[in-house]
Amino acid sequence: MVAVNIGARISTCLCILWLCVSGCAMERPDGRVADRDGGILDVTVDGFSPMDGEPLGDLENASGVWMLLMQDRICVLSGVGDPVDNVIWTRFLVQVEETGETPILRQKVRLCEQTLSPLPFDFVTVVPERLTRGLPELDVSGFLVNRELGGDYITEPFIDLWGAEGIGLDDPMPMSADDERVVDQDGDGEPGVSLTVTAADGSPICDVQVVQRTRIQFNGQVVSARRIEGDVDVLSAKTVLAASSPLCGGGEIASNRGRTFFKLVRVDGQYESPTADADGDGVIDCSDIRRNFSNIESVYGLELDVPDVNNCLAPAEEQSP
Ligand SMILES: [Ca+2]
Ligand SMILES: [Ca+2]
Repeated sequence: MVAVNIGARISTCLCILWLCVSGCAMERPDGRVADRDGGILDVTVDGFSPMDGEPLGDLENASGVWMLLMQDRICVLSGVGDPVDNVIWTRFLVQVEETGETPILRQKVRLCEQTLSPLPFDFVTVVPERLTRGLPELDVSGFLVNRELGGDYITEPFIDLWGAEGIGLDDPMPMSADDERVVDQDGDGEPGVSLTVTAADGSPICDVQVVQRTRIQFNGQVVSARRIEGDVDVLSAKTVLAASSPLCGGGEIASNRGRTFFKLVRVDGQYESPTADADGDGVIDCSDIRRNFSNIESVYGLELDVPDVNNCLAPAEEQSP
């Protein structure tokens, strides 16, 4: 039974991979790859790293502990003034296990930290540790077609579900706290999960209870023995169950044509990578990632985009070259 499921999964994912390799990407003369949205994935392998002198061999063995930085973005319409390019940075802990002589990687993925650029009025959504602590670890298969630099990496799509249980991608979202699928996942006594919205100076404006479903799939290339990066496909839905102020309950969301990406970097000391074990207990967990992610991003030169209102001002089709 298990073998059947895995086999079906492999063939599905290899099919997706084939579709993407043949249909979604086109090779450019400079060696970079244009993704299906016309953006550029930088897969240049020479001189990419601020860590000079590192041995940049092929990715012989991916087993170990990695941190994945994902940049996603939406446009938030406040009803007055310009829309806002709301950039969302998520850090995942990814424990990778090779499965022998196959392209399949077993991956245990845990969301550790999420930070967001400002909303309209310079309000900021804060994702508290209480929320991320309540999220489950997810099993997500990865596929590494070959181990050479530039080799394709793709994951199966997975669902990051906040404040509810048993909601598939095609299921309708709960519309109220009365829906029996809504759970108090962060254990604060309120349905769903609670986010805090603060002013620019950090003073709280209001709390909002939500259910949020995000479908995520990564699709990139091997850059070195300790780095894989590429694009991310994200599809989000959110229901606001309650808000302590109308200021936090509304806000229309629109698609955003700014850059999104993922960067998967080794953080276990192997292949001369930094170690994320901030407390030195020999285990790398989300508390280490929360304490260390800005250091890791600095060591690897992972730069976060600055919000740009132009990503939300004009229809995407007008921006094509
Ligand atoms: Ca709750
Ligand atoms: Ca530790």
